[in-house]
Order: sequence, then C-alpha cells, then structure tokens
Amino acid sequence: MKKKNLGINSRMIHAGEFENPLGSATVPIYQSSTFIFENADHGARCFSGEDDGYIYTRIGNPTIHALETLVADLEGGAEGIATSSGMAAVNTLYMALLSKGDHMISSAAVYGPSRVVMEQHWSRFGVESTYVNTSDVEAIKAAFKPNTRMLYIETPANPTMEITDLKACAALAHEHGALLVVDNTFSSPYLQRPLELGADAVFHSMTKFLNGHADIVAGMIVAKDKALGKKLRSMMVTMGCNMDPHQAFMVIRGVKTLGIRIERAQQSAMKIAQFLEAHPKVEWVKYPGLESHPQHQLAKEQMFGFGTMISFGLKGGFEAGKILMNSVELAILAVSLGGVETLIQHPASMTHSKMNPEDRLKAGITEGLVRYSVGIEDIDDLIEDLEQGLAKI
Ligand code: LCS
Repeated sequence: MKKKNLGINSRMIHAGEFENPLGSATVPIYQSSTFIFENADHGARCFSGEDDGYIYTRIGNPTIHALETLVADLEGGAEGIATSSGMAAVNTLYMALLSKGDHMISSAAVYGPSRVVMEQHWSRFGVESTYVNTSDVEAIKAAFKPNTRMLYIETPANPTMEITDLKACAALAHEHGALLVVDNTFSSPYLQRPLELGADAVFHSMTKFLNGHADIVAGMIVAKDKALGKKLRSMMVTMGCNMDPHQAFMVIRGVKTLGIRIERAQQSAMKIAQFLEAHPKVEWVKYPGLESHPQHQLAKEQMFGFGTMISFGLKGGFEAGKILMNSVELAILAVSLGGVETLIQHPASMTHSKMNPEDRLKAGITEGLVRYSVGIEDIDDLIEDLEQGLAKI
C-alpha cells in the first residue's frame, strides 16, 4: 500500500521519511549536532552534494527530516523546511524572497510580530510593505505596484477571524509576478491546504495546532516546488534558525492526534460560538462557522472545517473583557492557541500590543476584542465556565 494514497488521518500517523535500521515504531531522536563521515572522501562528497549523507544538524538531521517530509506530505508540497519557531519561518521567508526595493502586500490583520518585524526592521533594509483588508479582493488589486514580489496572507486572520479568498489571491499574485505566501497556523493542513489553492509557500507556527500540547515552540515552511524549497532551506541554514531534534520529535508525536484534536475542539467551538452569540452581554462574535460571519460561505468553500478559534466583543468593552478574563476558571489566561487546553487572551494588550494603535484599529483589532482558543475539555464545563465568568460582568 503506497503511503501517498492514504487519507490525511492515516498520513498524520504514517507519513514522513526516516531510515529505520532497528525497526523502531516511532521516529528516534537523533540528538547529535554532527555526523561521522566514513572517511575523508565521504565527507567531501557530502559537502559537494554528491552524497546525501548527514553532515551537521543545522544543515539537516534525520529526526527533523522525518517531520519536514511529514508536514510537506500533509500540505501537498515538495519540500518542508523546519525552523526554530513560527517567527523564524516568517523571517526566513522575508529574507529569502524579498530584496532592497521590493514591495510586499500583507493582510492588515496578521499575528502582530509578523507585521511589526516588517514595518520596523525589514523596512530598514529597503523592503516596502502595504497592509490591506485582504478579505476585500479589490483592496488587494489596488495595492499592487510594479515592484510587488510577495502577497502575504493569514486566513483566518489572527485575531479578527477574517477569511481571505486564496484562489483569487493566487491568481492576482501570479498575474503580477509575485509569490503567494500563506500563514496556515490557524487552520493546519487538516482544515485548509493553501498549496492546493495555488499558493507558492505555506508556513506554520507549529507551536499551535501541529504540536498541540503547549510544550514546544516550532515553525515549518512548505514550498510548493523543489526550486523554491532549496532557496528557502539555504536561507534557513545560513540564518541558523533550525529546529532541534527533540523539538521535531515532540511535533511528530503531536501531529498524530491533530485530526481528532481538531474534530473535537471545533465541535465545541461551534457550540460556544452559538452560546456567545445568544448571550445578552455579548455584542458580537466572529467564528467562521456562524452564518453571521461575513465570509461564512467562503470558509465553507476553501476550508474543510471552521476551526477552533473564536473572537468576540462584550457590550461593556474592554473593561467587561477584563472581568471575564479574570473570572474564567477553566480557560487559561494565556497567549498562544491551538492546544488541548482552552485559552483566553486580549490581543490589543497582549499578542498585538506592539502594533501601532491606529493600524491595529484599522485592522479590526478593537480594544474590546477577546480571543478564545477552544481546547478539548468537556463542552459542558467550558460553557459553564463562560457562563459564570459572564455573570460577573
Ligand atoms: N503566525 C501566527 C498566525 C501566529 O499566531 C504566531 C504566534 C506566529 C505566526 C509566530 O509563531 P511562534 O514564533 O510564536 O511559534 N502566535 C501567537 C499568539 O497568537 N499568541 O502567542 C503567540
């Protein structure tokens, strides 16, 4: 039975290449910084690329390779490049694909540091950027310039939950000679596969769903074709933002349960979103599964499920949100997302606090927005927790 013919749940458990001379059931941790050459000629052949033997863990490592080939398989790409964190993946993409004088267009609502690093640091090296509401295709069209080299999309967006039409973005980017890069952190390949919709590269903060247990920080880029993969890998190796073998082992372990974790959590997310929408103290709820979500139809078309992330605003604004965050007992007050534990946080003062306040508001990240990442606890407990927290407002 060929592994590539298997469904995604089977591939989450069995995909990924690793040499297995001792027949271990799981991928071993090759916790070694360097690898022994058979002789001097072998060493030279490894360096020249004539032999694909391992050299040094920053360049390549069998445990990391197993994870890279696993996630590349799930995303349907040619090459996976593991990085030390999601932000290392972001900076590898920027560094490899943008040069002085180039321009990129990005979703206005993205994970705060992905935008801040571009506006405050890559701008120092002459890279220009424009931020638009990418759920509006016309706004993207209008932002292209002759030097636009990258269209950078986060969908659903952190934390506004806006959805962007990836097929339309791929067509627009390619028409203008630019690459489409998608941050797929909020969905994971289980719920959305941007490469199948025309993206050139997709990446993850694997700190979130792929690892799923709030115990590892990690990133991954998957390139659609080998040539782009080679360029990105070479940049990752040169910048030295490689993953550690133990980190890779942990994520491989996490990916095995990705499907069942998401299925369970998104079932609860739908119920929680409906509960919040009907609650008198709640002003608005953004969850792609709700018919009230402005891009509900698009989410249905390009995603395989509505996910586990909800954002909402309370009638009492930020003060009410603060009371709720201080009152929940089961949900944990912490940043990050996509783990087995339910988390609640306030983007304006936490994950997106370094953004210019005016830009933050323009991007739809209001002072009162509360972000809720649904875990796999019992749904009745989660609702009861929110109910008692909301009652304190
Ligand atoms: N992309 C997205 C969509 C993210 O949510 C994050 C982290 C990153 C990239 C960066 O990944 P990292 O380097 O942290 O692995 N998001 C966080 C969040 O929303 N709360 O805490 C971290």
